[in-house]
Amino acid sequence: MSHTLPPWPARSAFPPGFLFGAATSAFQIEGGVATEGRGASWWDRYTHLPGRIRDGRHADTACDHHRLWREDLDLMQRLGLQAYRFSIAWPRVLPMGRGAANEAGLAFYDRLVDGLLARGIVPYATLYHWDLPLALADAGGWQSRDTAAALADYAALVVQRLGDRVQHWATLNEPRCCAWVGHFEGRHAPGLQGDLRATLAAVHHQLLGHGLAVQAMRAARPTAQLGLVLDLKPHLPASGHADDVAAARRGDGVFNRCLLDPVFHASYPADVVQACAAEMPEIRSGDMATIATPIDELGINYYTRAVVAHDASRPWPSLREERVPGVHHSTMGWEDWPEGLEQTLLRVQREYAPKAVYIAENGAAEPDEVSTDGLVHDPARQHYLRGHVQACARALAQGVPLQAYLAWSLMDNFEWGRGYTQRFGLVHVDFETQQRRVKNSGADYAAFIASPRA
Ligand code: IFM
Repeated sequence: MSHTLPPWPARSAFPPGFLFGAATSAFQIEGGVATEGRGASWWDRYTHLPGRIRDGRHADTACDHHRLWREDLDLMQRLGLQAYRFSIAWPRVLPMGRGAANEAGLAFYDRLVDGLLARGIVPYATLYHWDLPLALADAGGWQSRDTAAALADYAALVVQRLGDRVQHWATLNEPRCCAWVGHFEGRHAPGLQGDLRATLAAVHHQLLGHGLAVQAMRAARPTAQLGLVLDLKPHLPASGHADDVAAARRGDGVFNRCLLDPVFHASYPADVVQACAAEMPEIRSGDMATIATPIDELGINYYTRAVVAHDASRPWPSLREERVPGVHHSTMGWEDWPEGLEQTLLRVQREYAPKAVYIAENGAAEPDEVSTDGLVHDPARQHYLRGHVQACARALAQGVPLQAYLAWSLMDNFEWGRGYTQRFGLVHVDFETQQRRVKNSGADYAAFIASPRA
């Protein structure tokens, strides 16, 4: 498919102070899994189980960022990134998930944060991007209410240490994905399949942990900007048939409202609760108020839409996603649909009114090979990024309090159950040599960031 590139929006469409940057997560890039006292996570175990990862590979080295972090920060500076979202590996800081802290682990993030600030890059830190310490996983993982309290203790420890330099904090990354893909679809750690009770418990206990963590962090650092990151996806019916319309509504309930409603309205959506009544976890008095502890900013991960048909042969929510013909899909099979980003931002503002939002992830996986001229020509990603940054400009013009756009991802990395088969980076990584090479899309994005605002 040929890609006629849309223009970037005018740089002046973004107010002074708006930040453009990129994102990564610890497990996907760091490697160094047995270095300087890091404990194991459930993803370390999962990646070494036969048959779980598409290319049979693990993340013991990944992008070797634990060793190459200085060079990676230099690269960000050369790209002119204004902000960088990274996650802290819980088992690097607390090898057993709770209890004694690992000083060397904390010191690594000290260096990383100091290095960002020295280069004029604003840090956005995420505390939990799916690498749950193994000791907590073995004690029940997110099915156990105790894990929520452990997250809050860990959050307090880290914000004490780094909160003098890091302003922006997210407790969780994509609790929906961790719960559903890990406990229902069986494609992520811990690898459970079809276990609705475990899935809903994982939703509730992550959100409870988020609320407790926000309270603990607020007490430790009253001026920090606190929030969480949700992956949101518009669900549209594949046809006007009432069954498909209802399926799209169920999909929206599971994917979007089941996380947004508790955080902003202190309740789970009634339709989801009714459909799952027999599998709902224990919700104690005070839990919902804790989950809805006010936050300062919401991170949104947006990639694509779901076009949904009713499918009675599948377990509840009984739907299947249909592929829209004739339009570009990434190697993840995700449609390039920037209108959905604008719609999502407007919907969130209308229905939930967060004080501030930022795009915590947005990007596309493409085949990305180094060509004979030594460059990585990736017009599909250029098309995707330009279209989605335009959608941000339109949302801003309609009053959405959008503060930053962070592309996923800074560099190619370990894409969970798909191993290294998906390249999302602005920067190409040769996983044999660890050579980094800025792709054309990375150079294009850098030129846009650097362009004059006038
Ligand atoms: O790589 C992931 C990331 O860890 C969470 N959000 C979606 C990305 C692409 O699948």
